[in-house]
Amino acid sequence: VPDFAKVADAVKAGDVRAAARLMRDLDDQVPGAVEVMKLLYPHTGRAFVLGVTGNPGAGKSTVVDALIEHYRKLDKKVGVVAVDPSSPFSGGAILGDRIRMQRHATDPNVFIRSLATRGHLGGLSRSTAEVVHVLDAMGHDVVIVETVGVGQDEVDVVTQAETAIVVTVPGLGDEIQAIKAGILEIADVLVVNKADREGADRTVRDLVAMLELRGHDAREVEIVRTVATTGKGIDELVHAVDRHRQRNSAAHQSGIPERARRRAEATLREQVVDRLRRAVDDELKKHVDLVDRLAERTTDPYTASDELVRAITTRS
Ligand SMILES: Nc1nc2c(ncn2[C@@H]2O[C@H](COP(=O)(O)OP(=O)(O)O)[C@@H](O)[C@H]2O)c(=O)[nH]1
Ligand SMILES: [Mg+2]
Repeated sequence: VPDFAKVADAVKAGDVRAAARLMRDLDDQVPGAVEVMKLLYPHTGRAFVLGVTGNPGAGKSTVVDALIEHYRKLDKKVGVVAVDPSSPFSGGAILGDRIRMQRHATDPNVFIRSLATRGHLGGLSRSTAEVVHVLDAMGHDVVIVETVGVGQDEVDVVTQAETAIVVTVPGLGDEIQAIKAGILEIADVLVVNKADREGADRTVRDLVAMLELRGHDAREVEIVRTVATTGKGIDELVHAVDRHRQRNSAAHQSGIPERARRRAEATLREQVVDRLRRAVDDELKKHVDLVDRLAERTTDPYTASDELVRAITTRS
């Protein structure tokens, strides 16, 4: 019989192997893993969770690497969750992330975990939240979540962060127009990376104009130029992040900070949605007859769904 409390204690003590095993068990949906998570949750909420999103190739991993460097100099323990789609077309992405952050791989105060989209279908956001909670409970001061800024799943992932950084690059005038409203909506700090390239000023101007168009106050969403490969601008980026964090906490000195509530709500929603989705899949497998009847038109989707929902709710 696995001793859940013992595993939880090991994770809380920062035991890397225990944490890695727990993350694997969560992936494999080993039932005991949830019991350990229940014990860990009261010990989470201390880490500063920073989201980094943007198009593939924008330099997210390089920015994250520079941020790790910055926080390590301040003697902070840093956890990283790199979420990347592992479609046949971008299968190398995670390998790229690993290479970009390689120099920190041997640092005992840096823990990097890659999550592939594949295998987390629909549950990516929940999986990410769980890994963030484990890293938080381990005592990481900062947890950085890197995710590609496409799709609802990725947007959901970023809403788990206290501060969300959106990384763009110069020379993509049209592409900036194509940045989804949703992505701009979630940006707390905008980064124009690869500022060593032509057109950074124009990109900044375009972003300012877009923010104004959307009614954002320029002081609310700061725009920072970086050259992640050399570390140029990273100090300024961290300052902008700190200022956002301060504004966030200053506004809610009484009671629970809004961002913390939103994060808790998102965590709860993900958990419920994920469980319901799995319950629906399980139940559908058991009701082949119902699907057949629907296909034959001897029942309708409304009556059939009533029946299925009833079956799910009486079961749980
Ligand atoms: N010129 C230049 N190249 C950069 C900069 N930041 C990242 N890169 C390069 O852009 C490529 C993609 O970077 P990566 O961090 O993997 O992007 P990601 O897909 O957004 O994580 C790599 O070859 C980096 O070396 C920068 O500031 N300037
Ligand atoms: Mg990357």
